[in-house]
Parts: sequence; C-alpha cells; structure tokens
Amino acid sequence: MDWRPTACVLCACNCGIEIKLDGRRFERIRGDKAHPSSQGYTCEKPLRLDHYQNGRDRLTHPLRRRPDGSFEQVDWDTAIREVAAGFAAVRDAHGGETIFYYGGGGQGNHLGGSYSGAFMRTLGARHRSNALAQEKTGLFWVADRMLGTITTGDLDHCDVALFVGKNPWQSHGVPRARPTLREISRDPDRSLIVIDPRRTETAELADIHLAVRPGTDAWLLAAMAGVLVQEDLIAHRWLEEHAVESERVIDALRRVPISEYSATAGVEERLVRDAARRIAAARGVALHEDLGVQMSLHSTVTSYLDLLLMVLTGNVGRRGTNNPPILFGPLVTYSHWGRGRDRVSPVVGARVISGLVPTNVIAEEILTDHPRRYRAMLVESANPVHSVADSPRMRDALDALDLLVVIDVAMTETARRADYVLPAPTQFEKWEATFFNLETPDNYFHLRRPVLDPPPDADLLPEPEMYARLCEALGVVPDLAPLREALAEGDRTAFSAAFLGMLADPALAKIASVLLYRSLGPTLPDGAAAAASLWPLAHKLAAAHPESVRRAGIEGEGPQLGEHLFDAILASPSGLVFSKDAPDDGLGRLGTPDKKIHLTIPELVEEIENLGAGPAADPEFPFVLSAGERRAFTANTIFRDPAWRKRDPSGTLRISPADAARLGLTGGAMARVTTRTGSVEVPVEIHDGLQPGHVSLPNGLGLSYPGPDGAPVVTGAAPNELTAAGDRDPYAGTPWHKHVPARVEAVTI
Ligand SMILES: Nc1nc2c(c(=O)[nH]1)N[C@H]1C(S)=C(S)[C@@H](COP(=O)(O)OP(=O)(O)OC[C@H]3O[C@@H](n4cnc5c(=O)[nH]c(N)nc54)[C@H](O)[C@@H]3O)O[C@H]1N2
Ligand SMILES: Nc1nc2c(c(=O)[nH]1)N[C@H]1C(S)=C(S)[C@@H](COP(=O)(O)OP(=O)(O)OC[C@H]3O[C@@H](n4cnc5c(=O)[nH]c(N)nc54)[C@H](O)[C@@H]3O)O[C@H]1N2
Ligand code: SF4
Ligand SMILES: [Mo]
Repeated sequence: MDWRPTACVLCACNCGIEIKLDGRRFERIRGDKAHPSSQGYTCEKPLRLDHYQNGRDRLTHPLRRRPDGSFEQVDWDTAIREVAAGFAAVRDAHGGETIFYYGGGGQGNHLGGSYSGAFMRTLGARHRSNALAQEKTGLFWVADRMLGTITTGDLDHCDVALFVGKNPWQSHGVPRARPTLREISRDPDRSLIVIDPRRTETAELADIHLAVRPGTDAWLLAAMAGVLVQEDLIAHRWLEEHAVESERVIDALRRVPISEYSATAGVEERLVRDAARRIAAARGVALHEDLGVQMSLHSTVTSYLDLLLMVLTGNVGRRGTNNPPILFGPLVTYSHWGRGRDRVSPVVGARVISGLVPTNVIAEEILTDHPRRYRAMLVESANPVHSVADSPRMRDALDALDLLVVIDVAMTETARRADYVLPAPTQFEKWEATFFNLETPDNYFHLRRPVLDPPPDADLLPEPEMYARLCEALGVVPDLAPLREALAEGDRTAFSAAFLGMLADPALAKIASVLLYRSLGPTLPDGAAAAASLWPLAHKLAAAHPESVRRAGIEGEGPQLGEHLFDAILASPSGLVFSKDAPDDGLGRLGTPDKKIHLTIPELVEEIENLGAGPAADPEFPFVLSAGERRAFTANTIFRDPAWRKRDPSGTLRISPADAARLGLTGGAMARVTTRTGSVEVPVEIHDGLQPGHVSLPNGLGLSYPGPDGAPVVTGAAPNELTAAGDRDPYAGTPWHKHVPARVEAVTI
C-alpha cells in the first residue's frame, strides 16, 4: 500500500525503486518490478538513500554571504531579486558571455536543468560545462565525426561483450549489470572481453582479460585493429555498403607493428590476436568504454580505435551490436556535420564539444586578466570544487569571480564559497527525471513523482520555480493570459498554436521552457508542473520517430502521437518504454548526411601512426595513480554522510603486494601519496588484482560533513587535491584522472 515508486539517483541506470516511509525517514527500499528497464533489480547502494534524503548538512533556507564571510538566511524574494540583479550587473559591465553555467543535473536529476537555459540565454550567457566534459566529450567528438551520433552496446543480444576501461560490476552504467555479466560469462556461446589493467570483479568473469599496462590502451587497441586488417578479418562487404573514407585508416592499420605494440601494452601477442579474432567471428559485439580510457592518456584516439574495432567488423547498427539510441532529451548535441558551430572557449581556445567547455580549462578561463574571462558562475547540482581537476586552483578561481551562485540540496565544498546558496528539495521531494535514455532496442523514460513533501520547517523551491522567478525578476516574462485561455479550451491544439506563435519573438523563444512551466505547468495533474518542459520533447520525438513510438504501444497520428506520448509519461509512475526498434533500424539513424560511416579521422590516424614508445615514467613520481575508482561504497558526492559506508570508511589506497612489500607497507598502515599538485595520507589495502606500479584511490571521498557535535569532519582523501588541470587530452580536453604520476611512501610516526 505505502510503497512509493521512484528511482535510484546514484548512477545513470536510475533503477526503479519503491520506498516505504517511516515519518520522514526511508524505512525500507526495494527494487520496483514494474520498472520496465531494471525490472526489480537494484544493487546494494540505494538501500542507503536515507543518508542522502536526511543528510545533516541539507540546506533549509536561501543563504547570502555577509561581508565577514559567514552566511545569513534571506527570504526568497530577496534572494531571487539580488541574484537576478547580480547577474544582470555582470552582463551590463562585461557582457553576458562572461557568465558561466556549470552542472544542470547529476546522476538522477535533469528536469531542473531543462529550465536553466531560459535564464542563461536571457542573460546572454554562452559558455557552460558539466561532468560530461570530464568523461564523454572525447567519445562524443569521435562518434560525431564517424557516425554523426553516439551509440550504445546492445548487451542483451550480443554474443561478445567488450568492456574497455569499465568495471560495471561496481559502477553499473548498464541495466541489471550483475545478472547480465553473469549470464554472458556463463554462456559457452557468448564471450566477455575486458580491457583493464586491474583484475576487477568484471575481469574475474571475463573469457579474455587483457590486463593492459595503465595508459597504453591506444597501443593495445591499435594492435587489435591491426590484427583485423593484417589477418584480413574485416567485414569487406558490409564496409563497402555502409562506410566511406576507409583507405587511409586501413592503410595505417596494415602497418601497425603488432608484436611491438602488444609488448608496449604489456599484453601477450597471442591474447591480442585471440581477442581480435573473437570479435571478428562474433554475430554481434556490444562495446562499452568508460573512464578507464576516457580519463587516461590518448583518450580520444582510444575512443576512435574502439569504434574502429566495431566498424571494421560490421558491429554497428544491427541487433546485438552498437546502435544509435533515440534520446528523449538533449543529453548530447552534435556539431560536425553542419548541424551546429564548432566553437572554442574564449580564453584558452579549447575545443567546445557537445556545447561543453572542458572542465580542465575553467580555472584558467577565470584566473587571467583576459577581457573575456568568466566573471560570474551559476552552479546547479554539481560540486566542481571537489570533482574538477586541481581543487586548490578551482577554489582560487571560484573565489576570483564577481558572483558565484550555487543551487544544491546540501552545503557542499562548492556551496561554501558561494555569494548566494539557493536550496532545492531533494529528488524525492519533487518531480524529477533524467535524460540518460541511452538504451536500444527498447528505450525508457521515467518521470518520477515526489515520494514525500519537503521538510515543513524548510523554505525550499524546486529548480524550475527558481528559474521562472529569476526570469520574471529580469522582466522578460510577458502576460501569459493568451496561453492560459487557449489551454482552457480543453485539448492542447489551440495552446500549441498560441505557444508556437509566441516563439516567433526571439526573446520569448529563449524562455520557452519558463513559458510552458507557467502556462501548461499548472494544468498538469498532481502538481506535475515541472514536467511542462517534457511536452515539446515528447512532440519532437514522436514526429521524428513515429514508428518506434507506436511500436512501444503509444497510438496516434501526427501531433496526436506526441500528445499521447506526453500523457503516457505523466501516467507512468514506474516509467515506460517510449520507443522500440525494429531489428536493424540503427543504420537509418546515423547522423551523417550520406548515412554512411566515415572511417578516417586524419589527425587521429596520424596519431596512431606516431604512437611511438609507451609513456615514460618520471623517476620522481614512479607510480601511476588512478584517482577516483568506483567501489562498492562510492557514489560521486551524492552521499555526503560517511556513515553510509559499511566498509572502507575512509577510502583505501590500493596497491599491489609486490609494491607494498618493497615499500614496507602492510594492510591498514598509512601511506603518503604525493603528486605534483598535492599530498594526502591514506590507509593502505593490498590488492592482488593491481599491477606493480599502479595504485588507486576511490572517488567521492574527502567530503566535509558535520560530526556528532556539529563540527565539520573530513573523511578520506579528495582525489582532485592530487590532479593537475594541465594533464588533459589534446583534442577533447578531458582529464587524465586515471593516470596521475605519483610517489608513495610509508608514513612513519
Ligand atoms: N559504485 C559506484 N558506481 C558508480 C559511480 C560511483 O561513484 N560509485 N559513479 C558513476 C559515474 S558518474 C560514472 S562516470 C561511472 C564510471 O564507471 P567506470 O568507468 O566503470 O568506473 P572507474 O572505476 O572510475 O573506472 C573503470 C576502470 O578503469 C580502470 N582503469 C584504470 N586505468 C586504466 C587504463 O589505463 N586503461 C584501462 N583500460 N582501464 C583503466 C580501473 O581499473 C577501473 O576498473 O560509474 C558510475 N557508477
Ligand atoms: N579525480 C577524479 N575526478 C572526478 C572523477 C574521477 O573519476 N576522478 N569522476 C568524474 C565524474 S565521471 C563525474 S560524473 C563527476 C561528478 O561530480 P559532479 O558533477 O560535481 O557531481 P556529483 O558529485 O554527482 O554531485 C552532485 C551534486 O548535486 C547535488 N544534488 C543532489 N540532488 C540535487 C537536487 O535535486 N538538486 C540540486 N540542485 N542539487 C542536487 C548533490 O548534493 C551534489 O552536490 O566527478 C568527476 N570527477
Ligand atoms: S545500478 Fe545504479 S541506479 Fe541501479 S540501484 Fe545501483 S546505483 Fe542505483
Ligand atoms: Mo560520471
């Protein structure tokens, strides 16, 4: 009876869960069997969600910084008026493009972010970023140039699953990760191939584990692609039909020195050849690459090589291979094929991919006297002081701004430096959704209802309401009576016409989401006003992919299909399937103008040709530190209360038995880890899955949280106290967090 459906907010899977309340506490949590993607599955982490919901450092009132640096509570009218005026003053003095937006949603909340553009565009802001620019932009750039779209590996129907730098046993990121991995591993006709320097839980299940030397995936993958070409295992007929510009890259791969590159990567040549042959022989290969390569050396060329393995063997656009998903919302934007502008950041000139400035250049774009430097920043649902490279420098950069405004639910490392902190209800106290809709052949969307009200003694506003009020404070929201009158007619046909009419005015087009929130919003059932921004998305999707939507069981023609899709979303508290592919639909969704795969990216082919000898170690920093490993008890910085961890309370440094013995370290002893940026002391865990020379620290540690007496306590080491902003990919600007040169010593007392 009182099990309330919602979703887990701890990773991009957003598994459906049900929560039973005891007053304001989450008494029990279980998987929601009615959720069409997770089907009752969860990992162990959401059972601890009460630590997020009822954290001791939750924000309760809008805060304004006093001249002495402390915060005072203010009412919402004051906060909204002063924040709007503060940004407007920066715009008037320096231009709107000096206002920077960071965030827009974490692992569970993207609905608020869908309203932020209204405020930012009205101010004339143009530059923004978020965590995707720390991980996925290199892959997005490559996929855009080759395919005109991103793809997702179809694990349900593949016979080979290939994980590169990803440990889904712990990090998930694919639906029902553990049963899926077990199933593939147990099935004699299917193979699991894992490329990871560490013997991870996922690697333990693998048929082929390529234990690459950290940072040398480019050599390994070039060798594998070389095997495909040199043993003539490529899908010639398929390539002739679906690919162009293949000569240059195939020619380069013909000349790859396979033995030498395998040796550089530290993997036996026999195993490299076996893996390539298994891929070539598969009916369907599903590839998932992740941070292990996206945050390491040569990350963009590695993403290119990953996709080359897939394309050369015909593993794109078919069932059981990698397919372009039908995205529900604007998670990725593409620019290469004339659909947007290739831009660069104003100060550093870094490439902007999918609309995002690389996170590693943000501090540099602020700490300068360049006239176009960022002067003000709005941070929503992110903790860049903790999550972006070189925290000390990030703190300096945020302190140098004329204005910093943070929207969050908790008092974070970033919020502590703000001029204004705007408190939002948690993701269980408001309507929420994510745009992590990446699955094929079936794809899912879940609009979540609130599970409980915000605390009665708190004064919070959901993000859409904040943005609407901020736009109103700027004086740009017109009288909406015509829209409301059109809505009063019952169906939304007249409303649709009136709304489209308004968008002819470019100033109003900028605030379209706020117009919808204030007009359509209040007419939606059960207080679902925040869902108003989904209405145009439902229409766009139904117009672009009517067959896929109808296959998902939504009926209607023309605009009616969009209306029905929107209504179905509102009526599906456990989520719904919104699109279903027919087998082999995928190639029709390539985003290139000729619907062909463009195989050669000249600058990356050149890099493959000039990889040279492997990365050289600096004798002063002989270890490779992976700073930010996903473990059983990490969840970005969504859980701030360290008590959520049942094990590994302060985050160990994992080190190989050989290195530990050499350094005189025993399990539980303290070690000092030093990099060019900083130094931390952490307990040691001897881990026989690690290669000598490789050490790792978990992500999400090092947060400051009130202890029992209310005084702040920092638990564990924050990884970005150790990373450097200059350590980044030359194409995408993505960080090398998995490859930080480090020194390890025993701490002697
Ligand atoms: N438990 C838990 N799950 C999470 C999260 C969390 O905080 N905790 N966060 C979520 C988020 S935001 C993300 S982006 C995903 C990330 O998910 P993953 O990318 O799977 O997570 P990581 O553990 O950061 O990195 C994956 C692997 O990269 C390997 N690696 C290190 N160096 C190299 C290298 O040079 N080459 C290769 N091939 N591999 C290397 C590591 O050994 C590690 O096993 O996880 C999500 N899921
Ligand atoms: N060294 C190193 N750095 C890394 C990584 C690494 O592996 N190593 N991983 C990177 C990756 S992949 C990622 S995804 C990032 C993650 O880092 P960030 O993008 O900074 O985000 P999160 O840590 O997920 O924190 C999300 C914030 O949202 C807040 N929040 C929760 N619910 C709500 C809500 O409803 N509304 C609002 N407004 N706020 C809310 C939380 O309190 C928290 O402050 O870290 C990156 N940084
Ligand atoms: S897999 Fe991700 S979304 Fe699912 S329950 Fe675990 S942390 Fe939550
Ligand atoms: Mo992430």
